[in-house]
Amino acid sequence: MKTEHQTTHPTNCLYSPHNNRTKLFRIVALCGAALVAGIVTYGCSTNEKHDQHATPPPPPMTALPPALPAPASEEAKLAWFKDAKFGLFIHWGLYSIPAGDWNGKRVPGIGEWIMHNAPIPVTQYEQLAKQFDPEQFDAEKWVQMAEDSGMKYIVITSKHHDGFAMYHSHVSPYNIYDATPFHRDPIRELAEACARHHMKFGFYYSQSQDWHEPGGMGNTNDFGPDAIKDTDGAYDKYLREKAEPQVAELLQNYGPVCLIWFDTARMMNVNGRGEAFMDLVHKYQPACLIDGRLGVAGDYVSTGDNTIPNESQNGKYWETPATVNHTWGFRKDDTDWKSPGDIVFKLVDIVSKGGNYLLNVGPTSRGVVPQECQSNLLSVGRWLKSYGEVVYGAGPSPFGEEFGQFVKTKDHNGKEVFLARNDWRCTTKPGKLYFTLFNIPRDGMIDLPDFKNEITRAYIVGEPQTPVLIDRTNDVRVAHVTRNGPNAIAYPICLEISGDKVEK
Ligand code: JFZ
Repeated sequence: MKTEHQTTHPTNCLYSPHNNRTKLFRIVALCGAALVAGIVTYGCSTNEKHDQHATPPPPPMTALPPALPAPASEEAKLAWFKDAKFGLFIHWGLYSIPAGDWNGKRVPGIGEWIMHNAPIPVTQYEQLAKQFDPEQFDAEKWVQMAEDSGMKYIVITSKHHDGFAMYHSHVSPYNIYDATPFHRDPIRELAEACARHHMKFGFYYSQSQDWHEPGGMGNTNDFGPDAIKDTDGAYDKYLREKAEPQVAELLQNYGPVCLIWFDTARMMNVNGRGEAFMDLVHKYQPACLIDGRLGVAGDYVSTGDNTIPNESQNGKYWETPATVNHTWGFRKDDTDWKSPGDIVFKLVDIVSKGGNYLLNVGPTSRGVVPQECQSNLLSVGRWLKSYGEVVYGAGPSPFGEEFGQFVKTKDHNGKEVFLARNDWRCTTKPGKLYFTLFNIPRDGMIDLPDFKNEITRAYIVGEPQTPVLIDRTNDVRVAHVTRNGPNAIAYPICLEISGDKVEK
């Protein structure tokens, strides 16, 4: 029943007759809703499907809250984001089935790029949809994992470059609800779980690259050079008929959207193409943030992948998108997980430079986040449960010398090399300096940077009754700690100071 559109040439995929069936379904579902006093289930086709598949039925649908009202200012719009600091990125799609292998061969590169890198023709790649049945997917578990890991927002791939929508799109049947035996909308289920957990929820959407559509950018193997699509109207047709309507769906049907993470802004900066997406966001979800990769100015800057700036950034607020291994989409050969200590260091480092950390997981085609990766994240969460005040809502370091310095050595671009120091990081709240110590010398003596304010109190974070001795040696203030600190990952101390801000 679902094979027709998958084998159809992709040119015919937009607005297919299939939509009539979806409309009919919507009407049936609406009537059902009236009958069961507002509680809609996924309807009859689910039963039909469960005669043949072991996938458990989806949880019943519940209502989602409305979009948030327009914030009073740009500053107010960013407020939640600046407090949140730590978010979960999820790259999940058909690419989790090949998981890095195609026709028995290992395809190097990031997992979600396999269609491009192998390369796999669109007619073959779209067949993967028929196998996609992530029977262990449980939205509640994913959101719980994010919460227990100390993450405050979730951003999931609603459509990656492969063009496959991971939600029930009425714009293109090339989506998880219509084209797979799974026949569920995991994004809806996640939106509901996020609403239950007060977790912010947002979408990655690949607006420019779409390797499934003849007019989308990036698939030169099947559809020829991008420069031609850019000028012959094909690209604009794709934007009008798929990308923009899909973004509009995401903004209208999934409750409050905290941000949209657009990506790889090819050919976006002309003909008002980027602005069209911006207008949609402003129209439907005025509180929704736009990342830095739309192609026109967003609300904050996304650094290069896995790139943490050497020093604090002035100007626009920023975020580092990062992998927890070396790929975004699941690859079965990549189990090189970042350790909990490494993740905590990177998080505190980023916060001390005034940014956010958006850390990615790539669930498998069965719908699970690899166990070892989860347990590492949960260790981070346990650290944050004790010491979260160092991170959430904290401001950047008033110092800077702790980051390291440029040295005379030049790199191949003729630029001076930055030699990083990783002994401690400082984050701040009014009247408080948090020093998170990552390297305790044998004598336990930590030289504090120079500042004029009096230190009125010093203690281990979360244990104000455990004082930390501060004295002065050779005009340097020293904090005395022990090597066997409160926590093996990092030792956070708080100094309360006179005045709100550091004076140097
Ligand atoms: C993009 C995607 O191509 C990739 O698959 C993944 O989704 C990642 C989060 O984003 O890749 C990029 C985009 C921009 C940069 C690097 C990788 N950049 O600006 O450095």
